[in-house]
Amino acid sequence: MSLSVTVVPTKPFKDQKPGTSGLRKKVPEFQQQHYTENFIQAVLDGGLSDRKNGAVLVVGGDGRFLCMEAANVIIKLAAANGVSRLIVGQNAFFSTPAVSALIRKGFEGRQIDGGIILTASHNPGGPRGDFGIKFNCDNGGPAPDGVTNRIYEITTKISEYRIVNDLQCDFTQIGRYEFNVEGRNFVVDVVDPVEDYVKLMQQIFDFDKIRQLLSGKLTGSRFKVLLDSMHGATGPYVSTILCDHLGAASEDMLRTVPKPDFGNGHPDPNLTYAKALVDRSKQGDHDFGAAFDGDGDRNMILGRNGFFVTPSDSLAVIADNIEAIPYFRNRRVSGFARSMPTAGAVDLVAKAKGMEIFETPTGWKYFGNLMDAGRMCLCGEESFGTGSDHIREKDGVWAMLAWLQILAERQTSVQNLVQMHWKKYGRNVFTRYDYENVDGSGANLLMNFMEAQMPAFIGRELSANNVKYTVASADNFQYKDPIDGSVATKQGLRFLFTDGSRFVFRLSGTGSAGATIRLYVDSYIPPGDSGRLFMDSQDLLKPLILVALDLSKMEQFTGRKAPTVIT
Ligand code: G16
Repeated sequence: MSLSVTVVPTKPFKDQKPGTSGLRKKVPEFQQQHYTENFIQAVLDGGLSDRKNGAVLVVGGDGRFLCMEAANVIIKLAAANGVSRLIVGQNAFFSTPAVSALIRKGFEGRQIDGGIILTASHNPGGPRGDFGIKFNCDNGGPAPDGVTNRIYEITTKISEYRIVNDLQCDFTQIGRYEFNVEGRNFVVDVVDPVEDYVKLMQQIFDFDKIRQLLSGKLTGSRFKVLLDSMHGATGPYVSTILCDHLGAASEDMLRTVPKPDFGNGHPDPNLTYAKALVDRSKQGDHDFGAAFDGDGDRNMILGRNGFFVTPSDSLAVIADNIEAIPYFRNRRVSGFARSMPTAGAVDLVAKAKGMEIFETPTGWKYFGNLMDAGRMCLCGEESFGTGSDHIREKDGVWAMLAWLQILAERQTSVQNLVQMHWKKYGRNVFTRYDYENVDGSGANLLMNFMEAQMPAFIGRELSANNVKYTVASADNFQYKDPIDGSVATKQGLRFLFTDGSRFVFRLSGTGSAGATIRLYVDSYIPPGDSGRLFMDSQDLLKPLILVALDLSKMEQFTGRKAPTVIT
């Protein structure tokens, strides 16, 4: 039977501008008539352009509420728009790293033109929670600004979309489904979302050695691992890798069943939202802990007794021990990179190793060009993202395995590894204050007020708790991509002090309601400063935080006396 295409008249929605990583909104917004269809039509036109006809795409998401419905819409629109083949994860499920890996690998010898990922990442899910749609390009990475701007432009002018209303595809069953759409062949391959990714991890890491670490064969005592998937997408990957391949105890793998509402939780692996893991870790029964976010690209690393590794330190420690990972042993290790608000611990490692280091705006999409050009192979962000050029997304499970591999090689504790790192390089103490869901106009006023004041502050002395800081420079961060020359402006207000400390104010680009102000603060403690090297980070940074809050008039502009989350 030949299926026919219907052209549906529609009107633009004004709010379909993708943020830091795709379009994220509350579920009811995506449920408005034509809302999802409009955006998908814009993604197919703007994301694929002249490659749309005959394109091959990967589709899947983190299992959150609306994923199945949205996948259905994508299948029907793709069929109507001349896409030739979709590779859909069973039940429309895929972690974000697994999508990136599959795009790069190709499918049955065919090149893949991109992917559509259904996720709002670390934001809560459920009928009143968040949903999101993100387009990834043929390199497996999130679409760069040029592409997302094109998609947005189309959403502002869209007048119709094309859909095959009668196409029904049961993507709960693995298999190949073929359809005839007005004489053209359209194929949906429903695949196991876990298998290929696990194989990739086996190629990157030495699973035997990690298994020996966990079983106690390496050191004489068992190494106990406690992981929290927070009911997000990593559950099936973690269970397969840790339990089936590495011999970890299944009772130590927490919340591994993906749920549409993440069990009513907030799947963001930080000290606030992954408190259950932190509390369990503090009981002292486990040598290592890690948590992952909704779509599996973020990670938080803990040592015994809840010892917290900041993402900036995690990146630097992996960089310093990169040869422990077989994937890097067999190839040229190019440069490292971090997002601007991430503390500069990795810069020191790059310097010691004589390698290039890049400072990019917030957003994984800014790393893609550097990796594609072979200039950089390892990068990370303070927002709990760590990854390498094995794919073009950050990768929570990869980061956890990288740590286990390094620990297997070094045969020491997480805390000792980090503290030895500080003794060698000094410590980049870091904290982030998040003021979530504040009134948008108050947040904009605060940012405008700060930016207007910046020039007057240069050279001035600021103090709190009897500690003095002199402003060396202040600017709104701007980045020129060294590969394609594109420029990203207004990426965060930076105040840099003469002692190397700094704070940064930025508005989040991933929220779905109101505004989120992020305040990033960091300071450098040299290796010789043994009095302060191991002190509590909040105590160390308190004076600088007070200066930042005072300078920004945070309470006046937002009405908030305290942040929602402190990391
Ligand atoms: C996304 C981006 C990250 C970025 C993070 C936070 O992560 O991929 O590169 O660091 O958002 O962005 P913001 O500070 O604008 O909220 P994810 O895990 O949400 O996809």
